[in-house]
Amino acid sequence: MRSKQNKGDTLPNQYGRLVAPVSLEGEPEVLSRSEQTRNSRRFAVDLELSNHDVNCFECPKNGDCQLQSDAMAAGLFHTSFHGKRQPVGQIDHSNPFFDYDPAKCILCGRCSQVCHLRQGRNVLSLSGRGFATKMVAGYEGDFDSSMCESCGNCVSVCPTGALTAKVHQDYRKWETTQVKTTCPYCGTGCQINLVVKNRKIVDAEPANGVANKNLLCVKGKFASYKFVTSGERLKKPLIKRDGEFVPVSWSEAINYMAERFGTLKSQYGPDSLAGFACSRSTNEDNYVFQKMVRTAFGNNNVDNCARVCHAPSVHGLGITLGSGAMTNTIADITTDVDVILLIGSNTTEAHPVIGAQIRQAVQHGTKLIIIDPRNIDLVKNSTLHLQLKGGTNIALINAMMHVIIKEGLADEKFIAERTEGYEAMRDLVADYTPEKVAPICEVAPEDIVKAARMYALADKAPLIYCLGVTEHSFGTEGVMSMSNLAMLVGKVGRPGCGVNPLRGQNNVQGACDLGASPFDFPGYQKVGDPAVQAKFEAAWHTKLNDKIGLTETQALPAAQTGRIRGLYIFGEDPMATDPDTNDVRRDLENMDFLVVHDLFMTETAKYADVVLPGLSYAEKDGTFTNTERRVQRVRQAAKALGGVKVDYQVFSELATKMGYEMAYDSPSAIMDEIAQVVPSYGGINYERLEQNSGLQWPCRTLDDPGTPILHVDKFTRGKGLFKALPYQPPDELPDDQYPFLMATGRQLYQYNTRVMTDKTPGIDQLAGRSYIEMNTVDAQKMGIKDGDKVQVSSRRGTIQTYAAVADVVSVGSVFMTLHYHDGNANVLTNPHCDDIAIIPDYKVCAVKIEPVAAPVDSH
Ligand SMILES: Nc1nc2c(c(=O)[nH]1)N[C@H]1C(S)=C(S)[C@@H](COP(=O)(O)OP(=O)(O)OC[C@H]3O[C@@H](n4cnc5c(=O)[nH]c(N)nc54)[C@H](O)[C@@H]3O)O[C@H]1N2
Ligand SMILES: Nc1nc2c(c(=O)[nH]1)N[C@H]1C(S)=C(S)[C@@H](COP(=O)(O)OP(=O)(O)OC[C@H]3O[C@@H](n4cnc5c(=O)[nH]c(N)nc54)[C@H](O)[C@@H]3O)O[C@H]1N2
Ligand code: SF4
Ligand code: SF4
Ligand code: SF4
Ligand SMILES: [Mo]
Repeated sequence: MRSKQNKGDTLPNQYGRLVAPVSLEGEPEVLSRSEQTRNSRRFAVDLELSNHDVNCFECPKNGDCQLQSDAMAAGLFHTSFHGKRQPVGQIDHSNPFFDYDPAKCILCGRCSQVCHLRQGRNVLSLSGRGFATKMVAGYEGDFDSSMCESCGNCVSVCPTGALTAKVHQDYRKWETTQVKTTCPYCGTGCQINLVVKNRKIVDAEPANGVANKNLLCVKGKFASYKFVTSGERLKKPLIKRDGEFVPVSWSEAINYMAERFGTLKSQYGPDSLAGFACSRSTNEDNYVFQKMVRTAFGNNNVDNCARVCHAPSVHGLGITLGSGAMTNTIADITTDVDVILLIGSNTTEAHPVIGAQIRQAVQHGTKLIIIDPRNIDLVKNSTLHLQLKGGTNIALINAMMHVIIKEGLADEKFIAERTEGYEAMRDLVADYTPEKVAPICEVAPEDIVKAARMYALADKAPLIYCLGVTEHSFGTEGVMSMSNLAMLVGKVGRPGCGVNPLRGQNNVQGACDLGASPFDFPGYQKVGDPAVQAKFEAAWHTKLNDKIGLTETQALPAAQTGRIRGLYIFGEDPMATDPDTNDVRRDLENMDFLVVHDLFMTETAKYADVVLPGLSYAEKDGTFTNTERRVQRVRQAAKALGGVKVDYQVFSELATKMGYEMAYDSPSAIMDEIAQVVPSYGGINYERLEQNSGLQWPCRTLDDPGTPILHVDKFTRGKGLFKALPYQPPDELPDDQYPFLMATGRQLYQYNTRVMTDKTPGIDQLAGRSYIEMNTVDAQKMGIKDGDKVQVSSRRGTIQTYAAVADVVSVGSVFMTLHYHDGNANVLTNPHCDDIAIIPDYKVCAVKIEPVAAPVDSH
């Protein structure tokens, strides 16, 4: 049976496009606008209204409510049923971001469906009978005590005022406009509609982006705009005089910087200056920033936070495959795949919308294998969890390859036709039997065999990894072993497969693509290659320095040796995020001249000679490139903070003052220049970005639709390269003095230094203080209870924090997040770096833990 509206009409389809009617000859007819259907619809709406709290003036959804518009369409202004309204229960205010009012709930079930089927959480269900029926969260009935992770996706789909964001009290739909943009937090690249009233952002709604398909996580939905108007924003340039910051005009600040940087350059040579770019900011800002360092500073000492994050992916995948980026797309690796191999990625917390898509995949039958030293949330959804000891990835992957080769599961055709270096790798892993490796990794040998078989035998099986692979003493080797494993079973260059690093920051992919690197000009064109240098000299009309520059991790300590004298930090906070905070402090104190350009007065900014205010993502136009290489628009939604210059303009003016003239009319003009010099961005411009839902590089020409899957017929480097990688233990392992192996990482609610998330009060309500995860056995042995204050020390320093006792970590291991200033994990972390990508080992250091005696009560 087909349904249709009135016979013969041209009607809009579900996407709003007008379509001619289908021939329904011989089909029974269903009339949706007949008198009879109108009456029954009216009756249904009347029933809904009969016990509804029809107090539309007070309701935040007034003017944006499906029930209200259906009632109006039916000509109903009040219910025709008489009698007293029955009590339905109290409003649940327990969630910090939204409320549930059962009196406004029409029990449509959209919220529970989205929570279950899309968010993969299943928090909500119907409870009660008759008039008392309502939605409840979890077993105890309120959001606070349920498994709810405050993603707000239920709020976004609720058609009435039943589930509403608390901030919605402050506006009505008709007062607002929506500006579609890209989330400023993680590399997923979710599309958001910022809701704007009087040029101020008052709320955020999910938009239908390719990566997020209308989902958001708690940070995108609730924490993406309050920081923009925070009173703590920097508003004026500041120069430090006699130890105090004094507000100055832009021209005074820029003249002063040009003079100070200029003096250092002539006194100590151009190599004495350096710049750190900002992966949180736009492609356009980053391109101009690195151009300023290369032309006006006159060196390649430019880098970005990928150095302490996914630099091993850029180097390792560059060496083995030819492109240091995610090979497939988010949708491709989470839809219709047989097995997902997840290594060192806490996806539901760090890339929550990808995490939700993994949970959806599991609901549809995908098997999940997790390799992670912690019992992360996704373990509940997995078929197999290899809870390896931190720092032993390479041993484990070698053993999996050993099994695959021994059992004849390698893809010999793929190896012969598309790769090189196989024999040396094969000979090396011959020695890595599961039995030998099991005690190194502290996993059962049978599980290694099981994982190897499941991954090798699956047809579609993406390998997804993150910092549990990269942030190690041998991080780049760890990444290369990801390539080894995927190539061994021919799972590269095909749909539903690939090697997929989840990039961290909203625009870290873009900052790397556009040359914020001491090794690469924009587009990964190599510093030191004479042809590349000639190309950029012609494009930028100046002589360029041919020496590979210093990484961030080299440039900071170089302040203590006098090799680096002046530093411009654009949107990074190394005092909070680099390892060994006490040493970072010495680096900053030794810097002759330090500029920090940020939204807030960060810990690092306090050490600066000049502090400049920056504009946030919501106050400027530009683009971000997400983890799947998709370039997407960022659009100005809010009025820019008065008197603050857009970041790229500051770089242009400083460069000009230092003798290299630069000026750009608009971000779009900067993108046009990028397209000229970066072949993989050659076909990208703002007009095309408006017409498409972003473009995935390589996108070489104006008619190139972009590239969803890399290395399809040929690797970017020609042949895929196997590397023989022996397992080597991390730099610092536990011993008698420091008996615990500490890893560091993240949790869902806070983002990096918290400087943006902590401006939304509900976030701190959920995750307001630092903690150290400990195993129950260890805690009991030491008499430490959950929530107790403890002192944690490493060879580099001591901090105090609170014990979180549960079995998330194994015996002998502990875990802290990097988010908190009080209880800063980086006072403890080891600054030792990997040799190739120069990334610190944030995931393994040795610590000791002592209970802190509670203060004696004097009464
Ligand atoms: N909520 C939130 N989201 C974020 C961020 C944030 O601060 N907060 N930051 C963003 C950034 S910059 C990044 S780079 C990403 C990072 O995203 P992730 O890499 O997913 O996050 P982490 O918590 O650092 O580490 C991931 C996992 O590595 C595991 N691990 C530790 N050591 C090892 C090991 O030796 N082997 C293996 N296999 N696993 C190990 C840890 O147990 C942890 O579960 O997140 C981004 N998203
Ligand atoms: N212990 C430990 N430490 C770690 C890690 C770990 O796993 N463990 N992870 C590391 C990783 S992966 C990363 S990526 C780093 C992150 O380290 P950082 O990059 O230092 O951390 P963020 O908090 O992202 O800081 C970004 C800064 O940019 C500013 N900002 C944002 N947008 C703009 C803008 O448009 N313009 C300007 N001018 N400023 C802006 C923000 O206010 C903020 O101060 O931390 C690293 N540190
Ligand atoms: S989506 Fe809204 S109206 Fe529908 S059941 Fe959920 S809370 Fe009630
Ligand atoms: S906020 Fe998210 S997790 Fe919580 S009930 Fe709603 S959809 Fe489920
Ligand atoms: S998953 Fe990442 S990009 Fe998406 S809303 Fe959350 S923080 Fe933003
Ligand atoms: Mo990162």
